[in-house]
Amino acid sequence: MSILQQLEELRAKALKDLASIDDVKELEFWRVRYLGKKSQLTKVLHSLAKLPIAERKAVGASANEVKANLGNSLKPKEQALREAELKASTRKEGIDISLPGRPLPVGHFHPITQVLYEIDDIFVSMGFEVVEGPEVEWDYYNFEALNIPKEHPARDTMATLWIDYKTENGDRPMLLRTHTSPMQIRVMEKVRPPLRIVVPGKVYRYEATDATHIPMFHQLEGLAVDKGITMADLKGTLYEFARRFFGQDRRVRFRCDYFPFVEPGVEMAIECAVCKGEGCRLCGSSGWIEILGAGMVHPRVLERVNIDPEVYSGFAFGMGIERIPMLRYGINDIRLFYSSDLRFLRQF
Ligand code: 2NL
Repeated sequence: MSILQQLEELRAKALKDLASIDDVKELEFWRVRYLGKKSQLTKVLHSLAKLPIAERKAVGASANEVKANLGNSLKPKEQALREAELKASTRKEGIDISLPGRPLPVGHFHPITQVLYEIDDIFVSMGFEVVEGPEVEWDYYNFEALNIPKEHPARDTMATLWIDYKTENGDRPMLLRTHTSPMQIRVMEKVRPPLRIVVPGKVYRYEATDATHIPMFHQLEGLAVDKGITMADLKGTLYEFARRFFGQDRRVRFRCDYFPFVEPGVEMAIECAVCKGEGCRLCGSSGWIEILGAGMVHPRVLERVNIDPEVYSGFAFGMGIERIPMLRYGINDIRLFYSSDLRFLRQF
């Protein structure tokens, strides 16, 4: 039998064997047998040099063609066998790989956190830095340093939750902060002006719970101290905040107010969105909605942190956060924020 005939026979046998193979391991044996280093085909290819020129061409072409033919037949067979094997094993484990995956429930930030971040961003864009501080504070930072000495009537307006801790002389100096101002004092102690910060966070009051009161709520306070800071800086900054947060055409109103840590003190109101200043139920028929208190930092507050009020001045402001989404979305009960009712929270 000529080498060419032998090659044809080899091809026929190899393809017949391949057709009857039904697992991947056997397929590997087949590959070694027909295409491996010690296979007949490889031997023929290696011995080409010994053949007379005329025969070499024909045998070489034929051997290479058989090799390519067997190689090409192997690939689809291997893929088919691997798929069949995977199917069989997943069937055994009871897995249906064609089923879509279980969706992961995706959550989002609490509406109060969303509003805090939104306000942070506006002040950050104006050069303020965001800092947070401790919720358990000393009387000194919460009251004393803010120009509210013991027996000052302002202490009565901030129904304080005191921590059950007494010093040797019977003082009770530890409390849950009633505003976020104590952190601003801490920053002024450490950082020399110019400084611009906002302090968002939780604050606490000893109060009975109802639709407008809860013992824990959120505030955001701001502070800017530098040479030559004036009431114009305060108004410009807070106007810009109101336009960015509530809308470009919102009118803003400043009126006098009193806070012991500023002089002069003001309150800022925005035009009521519902009645555009006409007066309605939302704004209590005044046409205005008060949203924050502010003022020029009291010189005694600056003195206490060793900032010379003859050289430096500053403005500060503070706002309650819960009120803002309540006005924005018409929420009539503050307790909804903290009742963990997903039907409420999912709306934001
Ligand atoms: C309000 C009013 C205000 C401040 C907070 C402040 C802080 C320092 C010095 C001076 Cl360290 N002032 N904060 C000033 C005016 C008003 O808050 O109604 N908040 C809910």
